[in-house]
Amino acid sequence: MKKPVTSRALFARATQILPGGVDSPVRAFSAVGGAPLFIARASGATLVDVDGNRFIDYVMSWGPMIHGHAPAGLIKAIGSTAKLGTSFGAPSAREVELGERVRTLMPSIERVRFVSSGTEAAMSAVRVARAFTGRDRIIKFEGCYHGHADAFLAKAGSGATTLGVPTSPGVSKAVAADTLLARYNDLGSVAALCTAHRGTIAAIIVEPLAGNMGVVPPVDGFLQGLRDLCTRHGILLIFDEVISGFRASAGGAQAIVGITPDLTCLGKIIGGGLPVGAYGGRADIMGLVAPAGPVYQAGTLSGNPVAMTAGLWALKRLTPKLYKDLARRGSMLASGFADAARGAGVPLQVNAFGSLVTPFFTSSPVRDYDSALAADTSAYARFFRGMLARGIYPPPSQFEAWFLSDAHTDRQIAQTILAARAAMREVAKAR
Ligand code: KE4
Repeated sequence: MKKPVTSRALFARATQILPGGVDSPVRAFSAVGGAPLFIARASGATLVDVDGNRFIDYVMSWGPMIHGHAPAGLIKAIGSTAKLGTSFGAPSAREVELGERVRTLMPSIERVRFVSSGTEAAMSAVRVARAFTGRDRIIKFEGCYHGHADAFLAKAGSGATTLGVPTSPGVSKAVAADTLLARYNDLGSVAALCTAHRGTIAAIIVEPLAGNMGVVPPVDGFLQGLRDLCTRHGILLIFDEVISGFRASAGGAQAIVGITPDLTCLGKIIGGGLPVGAYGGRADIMGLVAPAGPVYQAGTLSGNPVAMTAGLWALKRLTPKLYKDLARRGSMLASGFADAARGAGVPLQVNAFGSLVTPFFTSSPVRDYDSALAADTSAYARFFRGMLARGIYPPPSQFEAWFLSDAHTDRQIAQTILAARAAMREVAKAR
């Protein structure tokens, strides 16, 4: 009889072929302990692992599944498109339709180019910004993540205005030196870099609603301040909306704050769970992208018809009711965490924005990377394990967002809060 396939057995096999046994580091559970669960199937807000355990999912593939896992209509749309051919390496009507839909939702995107990941979107946006301005340097923010292109794997050098240094082996010092680091929600740190490196900065790239240090919303005036600095210094403003795009609202974070970036990066929801990224913005800037202009960027599966179909399905269902329901569920979860922590005497700060929530195990407010790093990651790990044991699947890292979807029911959120009360008591006991 065939040996049952368990997560443990699969992970043992996986580590013999996949570095670390996974295809993306955060999935390995290294930040929370234990071995990763191998998922067999998912539907709605529920995951089922290969051992048959069921979980309420708060990763939701790290954001794409805003309508829940495997909605019938999406599966049908993908199936009927796939029957006509899965990839042509030639233009198809769907990429035009999805591009027009993106522009309708985000009018700052006058031209858009589809790619296959958020990383490709961000690295390409930086390339075209450098070409447009003729400048080499970029400013990014500590704690913000824009994918794994070399330019983004840099941390601040010794002084506040020194050139970046690599955060990963394999990233050249020369490349990292063109990346300057500022502090999120600290306009002064940005102004200092603009002055110290006057005339050499091509772009400021920012998550307008940060999700990669955990959820950290922008303080009033921060994004407008960036817009003003960029306009004054001839720097392009790039909003990395890979998480916030179509999640913060149908028009992303830019629609909420009413600020027009010069370029926007998109991913996750735009592909409906299939591999899609996109970058776009002002026509005069995007007009430099090959073959319209000289800036080279290409991709075998860019604009893939099946992925475009999934993206169109997802972006055609972004109704006002969806965001109202997501916000209600988000605040239900956020206050549930806060009450659970209070009841157990565990210091907790809960940051939330619509359907994005992060419980930070710290007593002081979290408004940038340093304050996020003050969180007690071992407390988070214990909380994570307590939730997993009670059928909840949280992000396996303190520095990530919990993602809600239209498929999460009030009952599932109530169940999650009950589990959180018990898990918080376990955290309190271990303190
Ligand atoms: P991808 O290359 O992973 O599609 O997108 C990179 C990216 C770019 N910009 C932002 C704001 C992002 O959040 C991401 C990717 N997000 C992570 C989760 N924090 C993906 C999960 C993973 O790395 O496995």
